[in-house]
Amino acid sequence: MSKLALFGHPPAFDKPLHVGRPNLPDKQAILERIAGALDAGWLTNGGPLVSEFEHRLAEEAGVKHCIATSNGTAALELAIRALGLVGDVIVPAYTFIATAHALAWHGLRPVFCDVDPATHTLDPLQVARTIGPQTAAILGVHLWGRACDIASLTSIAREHKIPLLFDAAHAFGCTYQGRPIGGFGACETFSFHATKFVQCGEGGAVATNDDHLAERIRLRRNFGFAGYDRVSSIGTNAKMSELAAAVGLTSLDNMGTIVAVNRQNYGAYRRRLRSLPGLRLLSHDAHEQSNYQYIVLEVDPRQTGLSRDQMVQVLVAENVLARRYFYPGCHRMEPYCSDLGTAGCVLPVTENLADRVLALPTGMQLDESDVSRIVMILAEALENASAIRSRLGRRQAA
Ligand code: T4K
Repeated sequence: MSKLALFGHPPAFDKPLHVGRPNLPDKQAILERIAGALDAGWLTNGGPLVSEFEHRLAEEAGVKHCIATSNGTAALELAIRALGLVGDVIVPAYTFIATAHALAWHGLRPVFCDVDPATHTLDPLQVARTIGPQTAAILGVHLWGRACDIASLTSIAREHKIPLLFDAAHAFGCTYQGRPIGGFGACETFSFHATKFVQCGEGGAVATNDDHLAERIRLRRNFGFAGYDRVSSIGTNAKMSELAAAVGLTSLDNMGTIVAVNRQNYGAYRRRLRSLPGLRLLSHDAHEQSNYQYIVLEVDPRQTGLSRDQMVQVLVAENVLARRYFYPGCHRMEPYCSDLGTAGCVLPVTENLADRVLALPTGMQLDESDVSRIVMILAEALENASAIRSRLGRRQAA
């Protein structure tokens, strides 16, 4: 007889385990840094903590410039504006909606392209087919921290003489061909949102080796101010505060520990999931560094007997707040599904992934024994697939 909470048993976990729970290994250090900023009476606009954060980021990412921003979306928007893009930009539909919105917000048309089923990143063959006379740039996304096929995308961008940039929101601390993400294309953008392994609460950055582009981004981040009261371009307020940088610096101090925990959890999931049919854990290239911040499963309902959404319901009942990402795909969200010349776009790989992917909790909130319990829940779900289907079916009917 099943012990699953779905059948009225107590949940496996007393407290909810979230996907994207912030890692906060040293609260005292955060409080001390914040106290320092409060004592100094300097909370934003070019303060010392933001400046230190930028230097540390640039060092980690192996780039000349890291411009810290209020969030990852603002970083994307600044990059797009500073590159002066006009027209269409090729972008994957299998990404967080911010990637598409940042383009549309600045009057560009996202042209959605399918992804590679194995890596979940832009498929270069599809990109080459999608490029047209209006294409102003290619915006790749290093989804889940796995780098795009940068070499192929670079040669396509060169051939068409258009800029290539990357949304690296998930990929801080990751590498491509042994080089840190940050220095590829015209620029790359990071997110340091609370849900990221290195986090500021809200925060982001643009990384680039291009001095002129960096200067244009810095200007635009601060209303276009080029001096005390001299404005040289249109700009916005996308500055990071000292308080956010205090959290970010402490997060950076503990980056090694967080990655080690993530890697351990990933290994534990991988070992235990091996014996469960129909659940494919997204792999990482053993030759590259990863931050392992996402545990991504693809559910094959033909083998599991349960759909991804049924799996999520089983887990949520146990207080394991698994999530589907990035459902239903940007091209099937408003305004893109009915407007902007993107309506009717069909992307089979994206749609398949959007229906099958789920993310499981990781980070410092859990350890190997928690992973083991989560995988036991999954195993029990597979064993009781038919009873679960009828239980959930009855619930839906009620
Ligand atoms: N590009 C890509 C590829 C991205 O994935 C993102 C953001 C961006 C660009 C834009 O970067 P930002 O402008 O956000 O810096 C979350 C995050 O808000 C978002 O940053 C992230 N990607 C996206 C993948 O995930 P939601 O809509 O899933 O957020 P929410 O509130 O549902 O929380 C997610 C999970 O985290 C939940 O399980 C609860 C948990 N959580 C969240 C917060 C904020 C906590 O446990 N504690 C917290 O403080 O978007």
